[in-house]
Amino acid sequence: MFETLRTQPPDKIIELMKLYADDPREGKIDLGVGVYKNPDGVTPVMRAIKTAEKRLWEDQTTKAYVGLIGDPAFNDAMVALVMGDAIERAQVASAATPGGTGAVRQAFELARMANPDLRVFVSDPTWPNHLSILKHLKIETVPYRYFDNATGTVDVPGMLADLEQAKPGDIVLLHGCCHNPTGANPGAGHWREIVAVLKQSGATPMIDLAYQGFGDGLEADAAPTRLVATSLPETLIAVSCSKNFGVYRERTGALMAVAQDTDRVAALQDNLAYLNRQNYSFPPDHGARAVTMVLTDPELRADWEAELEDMRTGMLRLREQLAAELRARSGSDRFGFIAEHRGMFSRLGATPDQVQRLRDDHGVYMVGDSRMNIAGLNEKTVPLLAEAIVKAGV
Ligand code: PLP
Ligand code: TYF
Repeated sequence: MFETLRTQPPDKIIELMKLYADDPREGKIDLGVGVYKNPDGVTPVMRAIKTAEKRLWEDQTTKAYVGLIGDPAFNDAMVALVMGDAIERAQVASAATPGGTGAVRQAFELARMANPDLRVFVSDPTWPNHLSILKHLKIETVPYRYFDNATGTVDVPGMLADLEQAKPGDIVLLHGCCHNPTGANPGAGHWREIVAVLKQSGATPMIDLAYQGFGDGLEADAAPTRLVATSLPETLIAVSCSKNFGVYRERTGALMAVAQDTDRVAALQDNLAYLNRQNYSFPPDHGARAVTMVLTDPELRADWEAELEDMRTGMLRLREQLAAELRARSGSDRFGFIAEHRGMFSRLGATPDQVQRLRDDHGVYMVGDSRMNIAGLNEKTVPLLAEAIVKAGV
């Protein structure tokens, strides 16, 4: 029967990982896949996570199943991290998922269960996996304008005009912070405008929050999510712990559904458990347990926050250095947006030819749409990248 199957198009980002690994040149620079790297190019296990894992290894007495939504303490800790005291815990249904991707996938499935004619509004561009999962689920997507290539900023008027077309029963997918792939984010005032349009339209927001703590800090990065979730009747939030806890391969995340009307929460909670059961029964536990320990033990938490803050400020310094080097070498301010962007990524605005030239001539690997992972740089490689960008004619 499998003669009916055709091969699938590759994930471009994962393909790039292999191309980079196979390149024998010394001095090659990996700005591809979105993992944090320290100045030595290492993706470390965070200190607090290491300690939590040690304690788990010593103290854990069973690996028996937990429950369909995972450890309730994990859900409580994650709701508190994302929502702060912006809302009551009773207004949130939450379930652990395998990473943020699992949460995204189930959010779409939940929305489609509620509305079989679901449409999902997505930023143009967005994380390619959003599009690929939606296509797989045969859910209609409606792109909304987002990135202004000329300025490297969010095209707010275009975005708002396109979101005005959304209707009740539609989902509007927003990146809570640190937009992937562009790095450009709406300002606080823009978020208030977005909320006003969402209210007017009657559409339901869904926030993908994969980089809390990588942009302007843990609280600042959660502020748009909190604003949306407290302003609209219902909000879905897909949360990833992969980056901010550095637990990528443990597959740790959560799907939250916030409702102003607490009467809705029981059914939402049941449906989150139902979706876990249909897809894999129980979500992964190890990463979630380590994250819970880090969030609830004051010492571990302080250490985690300090390390996360070092990662964040390190990336900001690299942004500023790169923008300054490019200003000096190009004699123009046209790359100033790199210092304004937040998170791991910036879209450089290079053509596919220029991206190829950067790879072939300079050993610089960025995604084909010219997305750069800023964490792939260090103080010494920034000038080399700036030189390569100018030489490639960007
Ligand atoms: N959403 C966005 C925008 C991402 O960039 C990522 C990738 O890290 C995820 C969700 C989910 O990542 P993971 O499934 O590894 O937690
Ligand atoms: O955009 C990225 O690079 C990260 C990591 O299929 C990633 O979000 C890349 C590809 C993928 C899953 C995660």
